[in-house]
Amino acid sequence: MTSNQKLINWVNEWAALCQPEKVYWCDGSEEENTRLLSEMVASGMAVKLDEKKRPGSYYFQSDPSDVARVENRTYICSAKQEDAGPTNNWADPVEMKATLNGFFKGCMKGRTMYVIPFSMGPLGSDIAHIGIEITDSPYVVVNMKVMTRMGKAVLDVLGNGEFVPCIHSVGAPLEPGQKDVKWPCAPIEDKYICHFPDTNEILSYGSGYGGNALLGKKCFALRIASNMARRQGWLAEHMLIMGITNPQGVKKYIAAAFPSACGKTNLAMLVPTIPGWKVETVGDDIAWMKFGKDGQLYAINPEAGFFGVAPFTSMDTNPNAMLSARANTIFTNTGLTPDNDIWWEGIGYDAPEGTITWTNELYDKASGKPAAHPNARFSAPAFQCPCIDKDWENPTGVPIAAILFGGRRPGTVPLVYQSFDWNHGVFMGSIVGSEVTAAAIGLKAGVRRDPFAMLPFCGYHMGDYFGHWVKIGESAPDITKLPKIFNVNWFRKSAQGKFLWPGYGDNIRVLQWIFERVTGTAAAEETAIGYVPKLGSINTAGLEGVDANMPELLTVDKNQWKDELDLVREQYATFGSHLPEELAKQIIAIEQRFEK
Ligand code: SAT
Ligand code: MN
Repeated sequence: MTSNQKLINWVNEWAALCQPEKVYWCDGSEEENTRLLSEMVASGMAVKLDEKKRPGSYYFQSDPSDVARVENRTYICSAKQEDAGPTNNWADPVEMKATLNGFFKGCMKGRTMYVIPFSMGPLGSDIAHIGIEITDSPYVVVNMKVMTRMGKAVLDVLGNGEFVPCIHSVGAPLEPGQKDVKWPCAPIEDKYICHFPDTNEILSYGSGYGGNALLGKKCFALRIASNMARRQGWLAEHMLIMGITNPQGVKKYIAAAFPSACGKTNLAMLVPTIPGWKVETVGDDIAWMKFGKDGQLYAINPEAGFFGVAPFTSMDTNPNAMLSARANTIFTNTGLTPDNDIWWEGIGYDAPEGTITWTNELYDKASGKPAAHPNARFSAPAFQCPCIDKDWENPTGVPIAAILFGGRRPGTVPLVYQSFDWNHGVFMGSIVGSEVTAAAIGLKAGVRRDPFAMLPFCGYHMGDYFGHWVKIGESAPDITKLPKIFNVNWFRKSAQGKFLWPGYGDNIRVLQWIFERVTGTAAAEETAIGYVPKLGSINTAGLEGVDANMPELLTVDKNQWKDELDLVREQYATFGSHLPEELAKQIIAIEQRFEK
């Protein structure tokens, strides 16, 4: 299928080490996809869902020990420990390679080694990059088919060019005659998700779930790509991309970074509650951004599907996600109904009698055990999204007019505010914080700082990453064309613990203010922390009871910010000499503005 000798040699080397029963090159065809899915149904790994209710869709239950990304088993193996920084686990690349060699030796015995050529980004786009994933999991193959552009067409574009090598094994070799389990994987202490930024390699062992195994996503498109972007002068970010059109037909694109479990997918697919406004989705998780010839920053979504959290997704909370997953979708760790459809907590209706839980038990609401794991997922093709943007596959990308940061902050942080300039916006990104999520295990509960929502995804020293953002601002071909930067907080609460802002579709009202800041018409108040909407400048028409909350939603409290800045200083101290001076200066500037 390819004459790329480097690729052929690489596959041969790994086959010799992993000793699979056979090697199979994926062509990416429908026929191949259906065949693999049918094989998994036959082996008991998958359930085919009802063809009328969920055409072309399949259901999987993972091993109970393999349900999310494993951050404590995720490593950045840069030559120097210092380059991984304080936010990453570091391991010596030579030692780690030796350890992994031991694990990979013979690890695919009794299994097929699949070779998956994939493109992150539209095939042939200047911003796109190609990877090859080797895996012994057919589940990974069918997910990569949804989540990336995959198969023979990618090899044709690759030619003799460079690719990012991604090696994955579930870490469960089969002895001759040994019967496979439903979800093979290795015990937690044998799982390794390793990145080698100096050589752009990814080696993942022992897990079959999500970002641990679908190596195009967090491993490549964020951890390795952030390193490539740093070297090459672009941005690889944990951001959704959306288009917003106003009633006059003017369209602006924004990119937005939020930690997990802040409703990023919901925002990307928002259904506006105010007439005349339209939202369209380019991506819900990752943005790769580069300056275009016209001096604007352009973004592509490197993915081709949504790997969305299922629980609490419903026709009320996110109809576009529900409709994206109406067919040709892979569901993992949701509940399964007796008529072979899926069910999860918060889907909007009661579980049918006889529903089976993700642990394959009869669902009993009274037991308190949920039907779906909190990190149950759907893998749905992006083109099926009713609000997918017409330019979502444009190889040039879409021009980004604004960048948003946000997190779940019950206090301190106003509903929305705008930075004074680029570096102040970088500061805002660097102090993002949120409540802990279910998407990652092995964490303490509470609020954690999650700079740029990149904490688990930045592939090098976080302080240097901030520096890279500063440099992007400095090296912009035209600083007047840089995106404006905002911070939003839908989650501010009253002293009584009640949400002050309705959220969901009404977030368009905040997006309207942002849009109109970009076009220059919305009114703002200059505060110590940035431009905050002038009271009355957020469109609350038709919203009951929210006007009364507006002053509190927009409050910038000096004492709360003093505490906040103390915490930021503590956070910044962990970056040592890698913290750019430009950011340290921001703290002082805010304090000075408070004293004015
Ligand atoms: O499992 S993924 O890393 O792809 C999703 C997530 O944890 O955010
Ligand atoms: Mn994500």
